[in-house]
Amino acid sequence: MTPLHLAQLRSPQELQGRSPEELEALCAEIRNALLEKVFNTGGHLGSNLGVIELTVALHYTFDFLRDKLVFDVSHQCYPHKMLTGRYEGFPSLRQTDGMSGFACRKESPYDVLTAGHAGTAISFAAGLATGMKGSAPEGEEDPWAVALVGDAGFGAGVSFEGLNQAAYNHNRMLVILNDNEWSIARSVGALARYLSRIRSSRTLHRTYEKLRSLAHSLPIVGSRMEEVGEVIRHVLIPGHVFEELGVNYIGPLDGHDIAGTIDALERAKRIPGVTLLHFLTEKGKGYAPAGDDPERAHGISPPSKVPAPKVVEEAASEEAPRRSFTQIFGEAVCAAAERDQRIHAITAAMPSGTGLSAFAEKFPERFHDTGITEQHAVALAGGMATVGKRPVVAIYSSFLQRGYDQVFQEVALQEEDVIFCLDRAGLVGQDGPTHMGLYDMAYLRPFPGMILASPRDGADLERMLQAGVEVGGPWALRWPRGTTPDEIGAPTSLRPVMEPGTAELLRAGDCGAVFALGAMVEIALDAAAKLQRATGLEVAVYDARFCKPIDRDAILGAAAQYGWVATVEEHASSGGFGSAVAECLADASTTHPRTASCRISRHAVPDRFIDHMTTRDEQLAVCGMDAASLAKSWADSLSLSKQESLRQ
Ligand SMILES: Cc1ncc(C[n+]2csc(CCOP(=O)(O)OP(=O)(O)O)c2C)c(N)n1
Repeated sequence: MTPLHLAQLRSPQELQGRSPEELEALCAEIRNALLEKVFNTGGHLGSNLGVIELTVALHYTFDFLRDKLVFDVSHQCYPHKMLTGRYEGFPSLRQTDGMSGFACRKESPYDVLTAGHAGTAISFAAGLATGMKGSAPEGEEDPWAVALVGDAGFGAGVSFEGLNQAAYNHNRMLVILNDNEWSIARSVGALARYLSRIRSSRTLHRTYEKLRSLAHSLPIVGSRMEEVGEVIRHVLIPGHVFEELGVNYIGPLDGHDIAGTIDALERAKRIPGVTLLHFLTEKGKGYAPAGDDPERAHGISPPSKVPAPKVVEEAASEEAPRRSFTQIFGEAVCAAAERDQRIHAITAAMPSGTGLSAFAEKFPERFHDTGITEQHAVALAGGMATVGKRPVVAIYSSFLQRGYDQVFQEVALQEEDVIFCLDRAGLVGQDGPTHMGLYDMAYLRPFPGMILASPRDGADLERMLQAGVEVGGPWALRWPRGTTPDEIGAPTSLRPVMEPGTAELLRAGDCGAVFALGAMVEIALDAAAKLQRATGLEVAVYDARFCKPIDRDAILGAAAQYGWVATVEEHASSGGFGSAVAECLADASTTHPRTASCRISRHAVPDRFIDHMTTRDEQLAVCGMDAASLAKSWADSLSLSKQESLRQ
């Protein structure tokens, strides 16, 4: 047999017949390769370093062209990519036109689910197992469905919904629980506590087994001991909760012991029904800085590029300093909580990603990390608001999709005072389509009473948060992954009151009006300046501020005055702000005849999934939403408008 080397490995079939020593050497190569490659590109390092042995053992034991392997979230699939012929793609990981940082159906037949959201692997695997039942030719066994899920993803409600049904149906299925005790932050919740009890009861379990065999050898104690044993079993046996539900439990096992892991997988394959294999692993194994704080290694950024040349540095130093929206929110919510004792902050497993780390430290009694449980986080907020608290739910736009029905029933329908703060509401660069926050306005706008707003800068983020607290009712504020100056345009003291349904005029014009929302305001102002320089045409630029209610007077006024209106939003083209403006113009067409012939130029993310790219700016350009593309589009559209009105 030829020596096993990662760089030459073309298919996981080449693992067959290899000794544990050879597999261990391969794991070491994968670990080194991950450290080297992910440092250059950035990506999910800690989770991947922890599943190397598990992944090699899985590919050794199963044929995943026939059996099916589903990764929960799939941020831990890098070793799987290396084993399935994609080692050479690593220099382009998460870059434009490069390899995805998640499992991706388009990339490989070994990737069963294009995933990025947590908690669904067990359900999806249950679906595969149900669908594959009876699919094997006569005399052969059906393929296996295997779900690999982290301890935090396992705690998501949907994981239990999947397990519930799979156990009931005796699906031919394995659940590989990769328990490293960490989500992005430390895993929270009663389940995490239970898993940690299992970890620490390993020695007790061995003692129980010894006691049991000893009791059987004593004829007098005999059957009484069986009863006592049953009670002790419930206290000592790891995983008995799962066993009671009809899920076979094997563990806890050392997930870095490759021979032991293969042995356990082989054993599990001989047991009918659903088996949960509980592996203990170390997040960030082999990466010293992960040390006591694996959160630091969960995801790492690429090294900063070569320092900017001096001339650029000087030019940049004249520009207003920028901070991320996340950081500004983190400070604003702390300031709001100082002022108002009713404010509580809720996150679904994303304290640092949403900017709540400082809040958690300052107000531990008013901070609630619910784990990966978006549905619960939203319903929790509804309950807290009902008894007089002012919950601020900080969540990524795409993950709020999980809590949609709770936004409807537990918050909107009850007209509760809950403020949703949606981070990553827009294009997200390297994470790709699973993480894009492009649908929130479309899915929240239909709910009566919902107020939707988006700040253009740091000052307005603070003012919107405060307005949400003062006005009450359900609010959703949205901002993208990106930075902003503290102030764009007028200083805070000169800005109009942050009243729902009011836009702010930022630039006067004479041939058309642009209504931009959130971070797109800065780009729209830039585009208007470019248009003026290139053509002499002056368009007015409004910061729309609210998507719901929209500023009907300003929009209809502009439509009547110029006959040309443009909208700019970092959101899908259907259902968002541009749609709201188009609906407003359509609805007014019978009552406001002067607006009936207004042209509308909508700029939003086109109706297709946008791939991951190195930067959000590139994605904006691909969507025609960078300043140069907007200016060009407006120049074309305004000149067409002019020609047509001359002809009439
Ligand atoms: C629905 C949803 N909420 C939040 C996230 C953000 N997120 C990505 S990975 C992760 C932690 C996952 O922890 P775990 O399942 O234990 O896997 P590990 O990273 O430890 O391997 C979180 C919260 C997500 N991907 N999906």
